[in-house]
Amino acid sequence: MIRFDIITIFPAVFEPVFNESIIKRAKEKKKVQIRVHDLRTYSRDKHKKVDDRPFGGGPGMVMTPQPLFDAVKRIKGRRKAKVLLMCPGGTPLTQKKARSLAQERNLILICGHYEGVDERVRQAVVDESLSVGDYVLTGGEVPAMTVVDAVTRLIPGVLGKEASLEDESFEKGLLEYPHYTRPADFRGMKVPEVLLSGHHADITRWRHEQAVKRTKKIRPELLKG
Ligand code: 21W
Repeated sequence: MIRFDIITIFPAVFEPVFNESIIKRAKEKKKVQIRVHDLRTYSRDKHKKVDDRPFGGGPGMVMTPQPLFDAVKRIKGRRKAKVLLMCPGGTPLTQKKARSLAQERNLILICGHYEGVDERVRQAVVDESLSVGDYVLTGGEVPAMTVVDAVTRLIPGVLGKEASLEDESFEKGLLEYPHYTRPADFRGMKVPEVLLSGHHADITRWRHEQAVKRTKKIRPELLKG
């Protein structure tokens, strides 16, 4: 069982995502526990403010330290937890990173907003900053969902047997080969003959060739490793 605690100013956006499909079943099977916390409830400001203008000037707002320090302290309680800040300048999330996070017991995810968080939060509260890719989003909520999703499916017993076996046999570092299902001829577009042949060695070789071809074309950097 991994416990995720998410700190956000938009708690409602997580509900639909975590209450469907595999994440929902993982919660029901007690493989994960997910708690979403509204950062504003930790603000001691009379207007529940969680941001302020940056010292030194410049555009935008910065998330103030007090609500984040208090939220993490309260949520941690006496438990040990790894605190992750979702941040465009963080370490890139990779499958390897997801596998390593899946070994943790307690993960606290802070969703960044505005220009970012006060540096003292990073220094004193955050263990690691994580980015989900080199593009600009509106906040850390979708990245936090991405982390929960990527980590949850790696917990033993979350995926069905079929999917986990498929995962093991997935050729490391290659994109997927093309998939086909019935009909064998859809509006004149035919399924490659080899897949209908029943020759498993031929099928395996064809799929590998296709995976390499596709990787060369779309993600050549994956082949350089
Ligand atoms: C977007 C926060 C822009 C801050 C240099 C100086 C979390 C994210 C986010 C956001 C800025 C992730 C700047 C991939 C993402 C996230 C919101 C301010 C401007 N640069 N992974 N000032 N992409 N994004 N940066 O956007 O919170 S993980």
